[in-house]
Amino acid sequence: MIDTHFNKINPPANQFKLNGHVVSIVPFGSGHINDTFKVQTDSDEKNAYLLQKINHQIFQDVDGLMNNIKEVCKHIKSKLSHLNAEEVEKHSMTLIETKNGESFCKDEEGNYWRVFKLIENTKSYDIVETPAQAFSGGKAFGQFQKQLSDLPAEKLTEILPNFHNIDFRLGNLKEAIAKNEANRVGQVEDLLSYISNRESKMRTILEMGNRGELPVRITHNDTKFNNVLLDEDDKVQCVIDLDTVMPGYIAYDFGDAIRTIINSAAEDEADLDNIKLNIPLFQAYAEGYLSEAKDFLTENELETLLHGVYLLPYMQAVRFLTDYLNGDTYYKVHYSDHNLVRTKSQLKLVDELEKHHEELKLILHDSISV
Ligand code: ADP
Ligand code: GN1
Ligand code: MG
Repeated sequence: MIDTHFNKINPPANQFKLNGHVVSIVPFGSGHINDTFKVQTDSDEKNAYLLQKINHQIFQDVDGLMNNIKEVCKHIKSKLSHLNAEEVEKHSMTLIETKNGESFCKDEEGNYWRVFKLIENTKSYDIVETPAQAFSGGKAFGQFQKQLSDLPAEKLTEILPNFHNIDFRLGNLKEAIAKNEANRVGQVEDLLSYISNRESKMRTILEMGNRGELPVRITHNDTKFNNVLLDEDDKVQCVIDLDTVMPGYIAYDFGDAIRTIINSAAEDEADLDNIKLNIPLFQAYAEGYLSEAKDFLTENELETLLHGVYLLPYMQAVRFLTDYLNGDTYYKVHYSDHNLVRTKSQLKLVDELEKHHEELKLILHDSISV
């Protein structure tokens, strides 16, 4: 059988300093932006690698992007000097250089590629199953923010400016409505009014930030639960997917993680009746996160955590809907109304969160007071 992935992708894979010869290349993971492949070689060490085609429509400054990733990997490794080399590679991402000593290469079609070491015996979850997993995820992102707390912000390029700025996202939605590129605005009037009714409530974090009440820190900005690797016993291994590490507010990371953890269904669940809150997982994540982060968070930051929990699914809905109206140009879609289904699903999550406000507030309050 001819392995089409192998033939097409082997030339870029061969540009990198891999141990052994490439024997297989298979698609990997469920990300919406880059194309990810697992690469196996025939070396005795049974090395496996993660090859990624960078989406350079979105990440136009590939140099800046890869510099950020190099800085972040180097900084995290410097915090692991108490571990041996093998352990360091389990708890931090390791970039593999090209044969020319670069961190990425460009192929003949103008695509950009990079390679990381694959961290073996790890799992990442699209849907969280147990409080122990949620607790480990919280610890992982808390540790990650702590490890980067002394990386000078000027070392990083703000690779996607305004990434979590809700005014920017709502502005993009308004532009998409005005252009009506895919002629879909007529179908989504009810969703637009739901979004518009919540605009001012969703500005709380941005306004506190603008008033200087929140420190700007280096945050991950894509804390979907499948961006943390756990080991076979569900203990933290490593935070991955470093493309969006930039200056930001910590509540954005907290809210985006909760968005994927508290939802008993997938991000794109079509049957809205299946979207329910798994509150014990919220509590476990909050406890894991605060066990690492409580020491360095300010009072104001602690106060914003719950605002982040509402904001991130809301902002995600705004982004999916904008893409739907623009004709699906940003996120990978698997069927024609995929972005619409994702939008409705995220707004249903906002609804459920609002219904359980008092309960969530109490749990967070108790986790902070421990
Ligand atoms: P995307 O930007 O498309 O989400 P990721 O960098 O998150 O891409 O990688 C996709 C998936 O590949 C992850 O969810 C995870 O399952 C797996 N993965 C990524 N990096 C590693 C790694 N270093 N070791 C093991 N698995 C990894
Ligand atoms: C994208 O690449 P992936 O799938 O981890 C997106 C995130 C969204 C997420 C929604 C650069 O992340 O911001 O939260 O989809 N990444 C970018 O699932 O836009
Ligand atoms: Mg990812």
